[in-house]
Amino acid sequence: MQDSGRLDHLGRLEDLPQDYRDDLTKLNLVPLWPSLRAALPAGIPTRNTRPIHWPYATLRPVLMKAGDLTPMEKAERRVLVLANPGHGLENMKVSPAMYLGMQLLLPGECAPSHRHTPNAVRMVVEGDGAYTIVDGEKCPMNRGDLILTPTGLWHEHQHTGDQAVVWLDVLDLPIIYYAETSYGIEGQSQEVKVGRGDQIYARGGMLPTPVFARSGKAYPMLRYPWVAARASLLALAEDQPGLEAVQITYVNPETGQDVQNNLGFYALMLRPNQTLCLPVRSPACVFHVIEGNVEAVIEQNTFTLAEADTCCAPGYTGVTLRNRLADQPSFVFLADESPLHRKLGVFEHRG
Ligand code: 1HN
Repeated sequence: MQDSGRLDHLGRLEDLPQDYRDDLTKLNLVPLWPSLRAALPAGIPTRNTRPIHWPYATLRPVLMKAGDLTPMEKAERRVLVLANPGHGLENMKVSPAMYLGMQLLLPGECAPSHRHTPNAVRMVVEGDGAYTIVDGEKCPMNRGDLILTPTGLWHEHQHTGDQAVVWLDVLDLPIIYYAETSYGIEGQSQEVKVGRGDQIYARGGMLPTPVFARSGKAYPMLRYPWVAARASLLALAEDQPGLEAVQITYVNPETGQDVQNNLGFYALMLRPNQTLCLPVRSPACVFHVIEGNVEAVIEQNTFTLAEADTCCAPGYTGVTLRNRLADQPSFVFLADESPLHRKLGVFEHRG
């Protein structure tokens, strides 16, 4: 955390005699003042997160090649991690709290059951016929569906279709790992129970009535079908023609709170030709185009996002999105670190 070269009245490490510095090191002690400005940069945090664009057209061929090169037995999860070079590729972070990966499952394959402390979601990118079993509930995976794998729940993936299936994994692994709380447990294939959380809660405003007891489940809805999310967005746009940001938040239907503890998930519709300037806020954000074609301006970068493309933006950065289609809406899936920032008490909205 050494600050470099800034003119400051604070003493530098080099100002201290070497023998004194050596004594401190031996005692596992460090002077604060040479690092104080780096720990508390003036007015805005230091961010390692760089704006990066992962076009699906370049990602897909190398993911399919992983399918040829590495059988499932050697992978368990066949994933290429979308790693932000600003954080060091080997650290597998897209941002301080988010991990992103593109996972491939080929026909007939299965990814064995396990559970772990990090929270995961899947956003289905391509293919039909796969499903994931989460806590005994069989969740079909169709394009645009959001499927939760919250902390501690058993999950495994299976594929009975005939084409490759690809999905985007978003996990809070970096923050769980940083807290020295990341671990996993391998298990046996789950027994599938009847589970229709996606239907029971799919109609907002109509909830199971807790006459005797609540569902008792911390995560009552595990699958958020894209057909329902898309229909909500279209209805919202029609209902409120003047509404600037046509966006929904994926919530826990019993509490109305974010679906998971650390990361927030949203679906945004851009009207034909719409330009939307997102406000400057503290959390980093990931954008994935479900449908359409979107230009994203992030700092000095202009990304043209085709369908299934993914990009990211650091926190404290304004992002401008523009629907490049004149006659169709575009739909974007967003993931951010808002719930974590709110819990930490550092969530900020500037302007
Ligand atoms: C995981 O459990 C999955 O279940 C995917 O599909 C990616 C990355 C890190 C840790 C656990 C999965 C993961 C993961």
